[in-house]
Amino acid sequence: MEIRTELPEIFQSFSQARQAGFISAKEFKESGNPLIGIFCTYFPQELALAMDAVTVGLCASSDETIAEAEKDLPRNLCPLIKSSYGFGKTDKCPYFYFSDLVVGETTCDGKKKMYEYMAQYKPVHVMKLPNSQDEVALDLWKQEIIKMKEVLETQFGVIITDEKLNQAIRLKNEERRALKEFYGLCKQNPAPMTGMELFNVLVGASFDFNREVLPQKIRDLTKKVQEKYENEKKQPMKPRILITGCPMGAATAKVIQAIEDNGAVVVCFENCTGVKAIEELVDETNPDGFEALAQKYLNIGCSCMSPNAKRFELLNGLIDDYSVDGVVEMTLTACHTYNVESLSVKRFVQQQKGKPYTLIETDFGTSDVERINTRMTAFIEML
Ligand code: BJ8
Repeated sequence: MEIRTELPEIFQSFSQARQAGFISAKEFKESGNPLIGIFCTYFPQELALAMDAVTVGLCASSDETIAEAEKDLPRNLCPLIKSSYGFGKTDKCPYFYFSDLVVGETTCDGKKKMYEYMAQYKPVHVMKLPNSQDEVALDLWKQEIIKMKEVLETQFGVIITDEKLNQAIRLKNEERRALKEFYGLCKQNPAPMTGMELFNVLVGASFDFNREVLPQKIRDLTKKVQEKYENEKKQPMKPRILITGCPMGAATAKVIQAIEDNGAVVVCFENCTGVKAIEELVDETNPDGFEALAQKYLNIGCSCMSPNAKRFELLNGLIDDYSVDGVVEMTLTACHTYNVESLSVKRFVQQQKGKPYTLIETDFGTSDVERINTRMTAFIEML
């Protein structure tokens, strides 16, 4: 199976954003503003925005540097960790190269131990994320966010005022509202775009550094997609798939393609590439901006939380809102938290929602493309 990358014209500015972003990252740096590399959606991006810095996701999705990473890290580690470390070590990723500071969080064990080695190549700050979502954890997380603000202020010689923070909270919420409207288009049946198109816009938006204009850019695209949908003959009805599990990137888009080559359409990504960190806004009415940030970010339903009720609350709503016919969970090999939690997801989807569920465990290679395709053929026929 050949992996396709071309997309219709209206999606191109977003689908090419990652490549185009290399140039804008360089230009952004030349204008004297800091670039902060992040590995996780738990990082409160508003802190960076409040000091006129931008954040860029460094989670790699390519097997290109894994061999180099395996000289330092165990082979049986999640490919996302090995690949990301490998890009840092070999300095092959322009975003890593341009980052002034790398921020990690104590999420899964592999990632948090990897940061210790990554500090050889870049200044690294690790935020201590609690692994539960109760009141004590909320207070701890708020303190970590305040500490992060102080680290940024010291390192970059800036002051993050309450006013700047509140502005950043409003701006980032605008971006979330625009993205919610965009991916919410797929609640319609038939869906107005493919899952691959949706995926490319979600990934592309995160590499657009002009955050002031990004919300309007997304809204313009939403309007165009909706107009095209209304003016053209409607697509045929197809089985509607929700993808959950680990974050996805270029190397794991093979799962989306296998689903769509077999006649279904991906209407929602519950993972960190999709709605997981976007659905909930920061409370703009809370006079304590740090508390508001702590609440929003701690509510992200990642499998590193135990228990992880928020993931199931989100899944519950999405399966209904997007009229989902089947759930595909994609996990990365050796991602223990998501692989262990997959049993609970399977039980929830099958028993409580009465929907078919399947699990694809994969890595960043291409050797399993045919196997995934065969699995998806059988799953979609069953729908
Ligand atoms: S909030 S999903 S971005 S931690 S796949 S490195 S969990 S072993 S990426 Fe993630 Fe933040 Fe959670 Fe989202 Fe570890 Fe699993 Fe690898 Fe993972």
